[in-house]
Amino acid sequence: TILYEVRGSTVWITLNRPEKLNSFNEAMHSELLKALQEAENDKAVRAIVLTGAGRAFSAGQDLSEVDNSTDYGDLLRNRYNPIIQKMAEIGKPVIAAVNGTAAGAGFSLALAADFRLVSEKASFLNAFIHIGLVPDSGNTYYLPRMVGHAKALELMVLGDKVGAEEAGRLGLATKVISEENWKSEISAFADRLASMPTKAIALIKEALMKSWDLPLEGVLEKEAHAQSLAGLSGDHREGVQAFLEKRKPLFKGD
Ligand code: LHQ
Repeated sequence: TILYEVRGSTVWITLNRPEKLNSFNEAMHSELLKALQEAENDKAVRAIVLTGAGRAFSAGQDLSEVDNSTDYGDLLRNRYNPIIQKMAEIGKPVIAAVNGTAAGAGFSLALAADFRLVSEKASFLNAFIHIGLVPDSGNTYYLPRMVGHAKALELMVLGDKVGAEEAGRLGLATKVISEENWKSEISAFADRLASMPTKAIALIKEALMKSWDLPLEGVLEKEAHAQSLAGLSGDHREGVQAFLEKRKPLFKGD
């Protein structure tokens, strides 16, 4: 249900149940978590692309897999939440290449990535309300932080589809990409991130996440701590060296 392909210093993780619009069954949950763990542990991998096979990114939970004997809370705790948590913790940039519809928990998954490159054919749909459910898998955490409280509530309650162009305007999309340039632009973006100072990116992800829960004093201390670590990295030394020698830096992610 998941394809895992290493290309240079990037890995492409593809949700691969196209006939079911890459909706999540149990196998896909466990294979996606495993793939993310593998990408996290592989030192050669410095950027992660997450995309969908076929015409959808993901339609969220496979609704044919659940019934009233399913405890939805436990399903989230056991299967979705560890994935969302892992994406936040992973010390490498995660790029959602949103190739088509991202609905329900599929929308949440895209929100949990660090960047969203969005096909002009793609759309986002907070589908939960249409089946009498509430947004989950981090949707109520990330969405208001990206689009503001009022817009988030609107999208959650009304459940209207957000097209690629509107996603761009709302700040949900890092970039909207045309069909013809899809693969090449995603690759170029992933390669660019993979050639950057990986440790600094990891520290930025961590600091930004923590900043929501801390007063200024705490944030300043977190920044100081992160900068101590960044200051010890090989990539920092290389960056300064390259600047002084007036050449382009060659970052290694160390
Ligand atoms: C599907 C699905 C799907 C199964 C399309 N399941 N087959 C957490 C905790 C516990 C429980 C509940 O869930 C959650 C998290 C969640 O994600 S809840 C929200 C679940 N997702 C949805 O409610 C979205 C349902 N899907 C749709 O609204 C539409 O399919 C969208 C808008 C995504 C796409 O519409 P279309 O492009 O018109 O495609 P389609 O509806 O014709 O779907 C194509 C096929 O995929 C179709 O099967 P078929 O055999 O008729 O070709 C659908 O039944 C199947 N499919 N989503 N979530």
